[in-house]
Amino acid sequence: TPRVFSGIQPTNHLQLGNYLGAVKRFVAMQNDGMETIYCIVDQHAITASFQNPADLRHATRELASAYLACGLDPAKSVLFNQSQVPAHSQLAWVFNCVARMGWMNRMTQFKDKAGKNAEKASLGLYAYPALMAADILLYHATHVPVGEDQKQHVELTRDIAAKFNHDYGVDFFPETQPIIEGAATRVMSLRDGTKKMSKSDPSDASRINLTDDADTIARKIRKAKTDPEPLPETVEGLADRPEARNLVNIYAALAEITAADVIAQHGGSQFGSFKPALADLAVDKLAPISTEMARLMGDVTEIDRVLSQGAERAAAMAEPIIAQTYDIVGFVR
Ligand code: AQP
Repeated sequence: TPRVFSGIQPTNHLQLGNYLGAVKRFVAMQNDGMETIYCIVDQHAITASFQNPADLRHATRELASAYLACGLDPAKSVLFNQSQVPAHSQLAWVFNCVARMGWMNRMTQFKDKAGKNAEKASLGLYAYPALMAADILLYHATHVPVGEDQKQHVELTRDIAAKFNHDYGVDFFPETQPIIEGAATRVMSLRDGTKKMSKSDPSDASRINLTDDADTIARKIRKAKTDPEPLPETVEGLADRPEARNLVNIYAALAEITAADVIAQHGGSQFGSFKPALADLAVDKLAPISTEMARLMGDVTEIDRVLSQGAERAAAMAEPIIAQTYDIVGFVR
């Protein structure tokens, strides 16, 4: 049976790319009746830069509030934070010993996040994709909804599963499919159409946060970088216009239509009229989420209760898998 797993790091605030590329689709898969497990990957959050403990706790609870406000339901999906289920780290260690240095050296996200001075990056940032493989394979997940930027890591997950199965002569870990679909698999920065929108971009104007209020959302869209031309009459006309294409794709994903539909409705419009239409749509779809998040954050004990109950369910699924893995590897128990 198909089993869906995905996760998001609790760093800063969730941004529109995380919502359209990930959470919105998590909700759709849950509501399609699939078996869904959604994690808050707090152990990944400490890989890239030092996280102040109070900020990490806040970001973890805020991400949980976003999951709930967007429509994830703890009665239908397993919702929890990674560090409460020790089997993630246990399997990650085994996978650190399966993955090859050469494979890890090819990971583009490490290069992007480590920057020019890779000597100063943490060992955890380098090993991150092996922990991610453990997150997924610990539940024998077959489908992983992610944005375009995570495709390479899901491919590595398949390589790790295949090498483990081959080395130990077993057919234990399944082949996982990344599910990358829709108009917003790669939402770009509002300030630079060639850079992905990211929670950790130093410029707050580059992204829409799920915590932004209606005025802030509208202002950021009004100020988004564009070129001087009106929208083209065909989608092909967006090819060399990254900023225009990004706003059209955001519109399409929010309205749940295709980019071609957006062009059919707005082709030939000036940004002076398209941006207000996009701002209205974004406020309509996003402001209720930020309001509900703020309400949920008023009672963190309830959020913590949801996470620990989810963690109990996750641990019950993970423990037999880690036990079998240890037996396969030859660890005496
Ligand atoms: N710009 C994006 N467009 C579409 N999908 C995106 N995702 C992230 N940015 C975009 C998807 O969101 C999920 C969770 O991502 P993550 O928190 O694990 O880390 P990330 O991919 O590194 O996201 P950020 O916002 O760029 O975080 P920071 O700045 O903390 O590194 C994934 O499914 C991802 O594809």
